[in-house]
Amino acid sequence: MSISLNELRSIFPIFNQQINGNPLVYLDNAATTQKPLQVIEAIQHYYEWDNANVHRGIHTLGSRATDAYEKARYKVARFLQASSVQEIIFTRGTTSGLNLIASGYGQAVCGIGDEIVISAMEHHSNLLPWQQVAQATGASLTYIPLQSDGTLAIQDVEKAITSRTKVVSMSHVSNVLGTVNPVKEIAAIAHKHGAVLVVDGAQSAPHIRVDVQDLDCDFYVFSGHKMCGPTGIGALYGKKDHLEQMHPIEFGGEMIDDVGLYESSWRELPWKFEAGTPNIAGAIGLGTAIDFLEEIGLEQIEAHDRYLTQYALQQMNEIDGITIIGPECERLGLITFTIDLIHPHDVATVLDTFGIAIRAGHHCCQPLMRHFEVSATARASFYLYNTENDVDRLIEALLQTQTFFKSS
Ligand code: C6P
Repeated sequence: MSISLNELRSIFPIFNQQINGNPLVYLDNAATTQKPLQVIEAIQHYYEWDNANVHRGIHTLGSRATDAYEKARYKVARFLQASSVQEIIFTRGTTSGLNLIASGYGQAVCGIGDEIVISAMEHHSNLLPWQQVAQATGASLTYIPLQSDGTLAIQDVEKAITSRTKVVSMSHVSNVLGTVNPVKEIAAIAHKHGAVLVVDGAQSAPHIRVDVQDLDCDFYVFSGHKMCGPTGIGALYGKKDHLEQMHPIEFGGEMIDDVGLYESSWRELPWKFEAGTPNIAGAIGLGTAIDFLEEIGLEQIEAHDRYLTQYALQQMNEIDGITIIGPECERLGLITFTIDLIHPHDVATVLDTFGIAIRAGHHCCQPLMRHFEVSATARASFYLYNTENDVDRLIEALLQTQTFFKSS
């Protein structure tokens, strides 16, 4: 990174506090990330100076708000290397993006005898919408079998996708394993069979440079809050041909061309999918977060996150009684683990007394937890502002947690 980690951390006001008498070590970044001053100020600036509704008001504030909102869309298109801003729909986040694709595309193309292919690694947000499509259309849900370490083998992907497959939906990076799925190869296999590939980018967009044209995925969705942006905003990329054929799933103001008493027509892309007043401040905050990440450099962020994960993994592997969930390979940004005889919630509770925030639970991946025969795990996840000192404090606190439970 071109600026020092200390300088970088000083841009995040949240670190100017102590938690339970200790400096905050925030290792719950896969759940949500902290926000830099630029993002906080961009949202504040919008509300202080430019607040108005978009695409409506013929007044100065209305055009300023519209310009800022649409400029944010350009930034998202550039960030994902989409070929046009028409391919970028603002959503509430990954979950709402996946629901839009399932309801708007999946419901329309699937029928009895068709197949939707996913895996048991998926976050519930990339599983429940497809269950709903299968139940509503009579299509069947096919699971690519997981290997014992939780990863996918490409030959199993090849076997699972058939000429009956209409949709394949896959996380780019697993929020439990931290592994990167070969989505480019999976897109090629899906296309060979006439199916589309939907990529859940919730855990990839924050850490790696994404080029949707190079991946050749049909849809890609992500959440702003996992990459230094605000909550309640995210984006859906879809190839223009698919989006043009899709029917809107929400109806109301903003998305119409002409409204009659019994029939109406829709605006062109991308607005036909953005009914009602959008999250204008959120989109502006997301655009600023993208500027911030691009200024640091996605390659630098990926290298940093991989390094810290490896640095932590090496030390955790040496602690007796800690089991790392998932494959031995290098991971991107997170480590999921259990500690013998200590419930993950207790691990997280004790770590909090040291000012260390991690996540414990099923991480919205119950089928994957069952695959590993656990009901819950602990997870430490890293981002651009985390330091070796954060990892050292985590390791020290894990050792103390073990000592505490042994003695009690
Ligand atoms: N995972 C985690 O702690 P939303 O909530 O819509 O921003 O993102 C949903 C989602 C979808 N896919 C993946 C791979 C995800 O990791 C997430 C969010 C968080 O792991 C909260 S459960």
